[in-house]
Amino acid sequence: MKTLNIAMIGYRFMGKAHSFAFGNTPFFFDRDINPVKKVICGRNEPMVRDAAGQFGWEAYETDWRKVVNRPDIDIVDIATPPVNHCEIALAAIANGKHVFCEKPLAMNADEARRMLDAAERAGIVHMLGHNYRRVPAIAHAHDLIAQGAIGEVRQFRATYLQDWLVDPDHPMDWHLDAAVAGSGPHSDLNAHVIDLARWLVGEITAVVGLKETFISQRPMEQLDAQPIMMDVTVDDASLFLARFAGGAIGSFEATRMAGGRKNALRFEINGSRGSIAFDLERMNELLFWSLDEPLALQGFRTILVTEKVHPYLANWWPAGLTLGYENAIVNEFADYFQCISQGKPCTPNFHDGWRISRVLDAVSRSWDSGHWESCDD
Ligand code: SOE
Repeated sequence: MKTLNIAMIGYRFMGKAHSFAFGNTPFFFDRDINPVKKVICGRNEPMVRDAAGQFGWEAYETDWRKVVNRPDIDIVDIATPPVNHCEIALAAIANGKHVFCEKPLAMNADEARRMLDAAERAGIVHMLGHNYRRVPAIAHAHDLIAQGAIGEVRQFRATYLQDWLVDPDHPMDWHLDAAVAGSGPHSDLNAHVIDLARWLVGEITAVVGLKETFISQRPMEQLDAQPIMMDVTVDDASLFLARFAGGAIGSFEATRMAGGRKNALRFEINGSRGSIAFDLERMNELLFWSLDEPLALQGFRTILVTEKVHPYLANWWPAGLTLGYENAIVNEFADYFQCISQGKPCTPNFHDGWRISRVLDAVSRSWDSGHWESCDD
């Protein structure tokens, strides 16, 4: 039995999702790896105490510096806003901890590179929280493409649509502050899609993009009647075109202003002999079309990705019972714990995060230049 003691910095949405996963990896995956929820950390004492109780942590702490050097901790899990990632990761790595970091890895490619260099020098196992790689239907798409099922990939087309900011009265929060978040859906949502695009299609070499902020001020959440308006300093929508190293071309759109769409991460990939399409709001399904079928039978078929032969499904329920958001996070941490216990690298990792940051930075440069920008500059 291998015990892995975890310190998690952050306790909100991702803190909850990760806590759920830690409790479930031995149940569904390797029972010889025992992740222990040692200490959860956050600045707001009543809230982090409450989270510790609800999510089943042994202890809580309000200063992350006090947990990253604790000798009993094996893994530091960073689930904070992006502005804190680099500093916490460097401190944890300096203490020899394995580090799992939520996405986007950093505020920019320079920070991401420092994190990658430090992690590689220390020889720790690092992983980045692009959980959608662990959605079985997306992993199945990856396997099909790698097996040549759609031939040579020519086009990647993706939209990541949310609508939680359509309402102008939605209060200001850290996601809308560039100093804390880095950018809006550009890095929050497109980072996920860039990760998938690189995994499914290949490296992105050049980009050109545009963005817009439709609502430039929002009320600060407060109890009295007169709202204080705060400046929104991030994009509400970010779009870009891309060229891939292998010759494919792609389009990416991320927005929090797509009324009616909640978490619609959709992509379609067209190859020389087939196509694949996916929508996260129907996350157990993968659409597949093949030129190799008789013309009279051709058409997109819907594969219900719940069979034991599909990625991760042998560890879950009988076919047809379907998985949800949290199951993919269990898959993600089951893989991470395996990598640590076997002493081998895990993906996506800080190298992927650095490459993703280079793409994000190149798109941001193109907002100002109005031109195509190389992702290798
Ligand atoms: C934003 O609304 C958000 O919570 C992202 O931060 C997550 O990465 C994404 O998975 C769901 O949407």
